[in-house]
Amino acid sequence: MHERLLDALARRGALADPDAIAYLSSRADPVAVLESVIAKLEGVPLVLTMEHIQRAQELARKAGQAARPPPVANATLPSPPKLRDLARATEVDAQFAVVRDVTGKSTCEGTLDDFSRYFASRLAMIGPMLRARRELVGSVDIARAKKLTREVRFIGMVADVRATKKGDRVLEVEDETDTAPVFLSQTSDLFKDPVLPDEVIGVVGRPTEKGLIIAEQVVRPDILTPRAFPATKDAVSVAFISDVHVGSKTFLREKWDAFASWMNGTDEVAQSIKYLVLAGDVVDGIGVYPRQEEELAIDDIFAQYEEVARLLGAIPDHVNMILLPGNHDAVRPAEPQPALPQDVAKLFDSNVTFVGNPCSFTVHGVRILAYHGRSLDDFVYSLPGMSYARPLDGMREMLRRRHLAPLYGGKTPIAPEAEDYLVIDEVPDVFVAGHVHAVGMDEYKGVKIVNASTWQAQTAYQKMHNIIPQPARVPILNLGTGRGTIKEF
Ligand code: D5M
Ligand code: FE
Ligand code: ZN
Repeated sequence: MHERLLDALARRGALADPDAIAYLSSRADPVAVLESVIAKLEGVPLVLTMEHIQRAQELARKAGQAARPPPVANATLPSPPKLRDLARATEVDAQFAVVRDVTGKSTCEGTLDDFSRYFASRLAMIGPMLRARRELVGSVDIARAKKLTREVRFIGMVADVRATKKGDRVLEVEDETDTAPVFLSQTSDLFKDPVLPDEVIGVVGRPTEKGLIIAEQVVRPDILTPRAFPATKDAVSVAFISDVHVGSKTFLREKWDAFASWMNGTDEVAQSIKYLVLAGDVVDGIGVYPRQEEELAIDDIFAQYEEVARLLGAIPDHVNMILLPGNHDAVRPAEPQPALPQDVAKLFDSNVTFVGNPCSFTVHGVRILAYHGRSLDDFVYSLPGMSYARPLDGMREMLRRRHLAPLYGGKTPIAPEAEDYLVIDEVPDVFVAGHVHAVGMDEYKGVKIVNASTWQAQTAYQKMHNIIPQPARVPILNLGTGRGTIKEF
């Protein structure tokens, strides 16, 4: 039965993580369940996870139908692409360059002027992406739009979202010329796709005599043309980890040691790993949440980083590590966060590069956007249907909005820099985040999206909030083939 399942996966050119395989194998007809899951998803995921299975089941439930019996696999299915031989990381020179990072460029002091300049920068960066959309051809500024009596099209930032007494929704949309109230009827499909305060959107609508604009379309910048993965000549791999939380009593030392020893072993995939991205929260930090000291094994921040440096010292020298901070690290919490300071960085070997959060960089020409993921908390709290168990949904919403943290004034502290570093200006090939201590790997419009797990067991806080972590899993992406796998320790 197990083999039939693996066969069925291979026919689809898909991989599945151990949880998903265990779940499917536990069903009476694993292949039938697999086929119905795939039928519900848009396209075959890179690595099938429990998240996909739950999403498919939810879609099936929403459609008011039980998961349907599978279409019979047939000869028209594409055969899986051949895995090119994995390159050995020791035999390939590193090609790494930072493309966009606030480190060394922060100018803000948090004055009122800074804030208006910051939001103007957001509008100036996302506005042109929207103007390129077919639906918004002929859009005008809001001052002009308010004088028109026919259909209007304009672009602006959402200054406010409010519910009317009857339960409809009104957005105050603003540009540099004026503000317009945009009405979303609860009976319209638009109502199902909630708008967050401070996102930049396009509106197609009709004005009423009272000056309200009835929305017919709300346009997101999104990704216009799905990308093809730029498979590189050298088939080396990038591994993604996050939220190591060294210094916490719940740091999973044994699992970490198993990972480090695998990295030093003879496994072909391990030997192909040339880059290791650490997406923030390498330490648990000090004073990050109330009564944290009771959960700390190391209660000095430098001692925590010294321990991280020791642990990373055991990763092979030929692996280039790219380390960004998270909300537990020793830099300002407001995003964009600069790289960890020199007095921390100097504790580490030279194969560790410190970058800011977020950071865009390339490896062998493949563009990677790495973000710790604090704003996933805001997505979970503000968008119905989001959940900590499915972080990739939140990452998709970021790509649709071309912004890593659209909501200002939520759980994500934002520093009003002159340029909005949280705008996703160029579409990356790979987008990685951590923070929610879950794991997943998928694709959205050609962008590989990755959530990079954790090395911390469930904390008391997470237990209280029923957040179930998926620790000690390592998503690994091969740059030569564009294929991914998730290795569990
Ligand atoms: O966050 C780890 C996970 O726990 C992440 O899903 C958010 C959640 N978490 C932790 N602390 C809080 C607070 N105070 N509010 C809301 N959610 C929280 P980490 O940053 O690694 O501690
Ligand atoms: Fe964390
Ligand atoms: Zn975090």
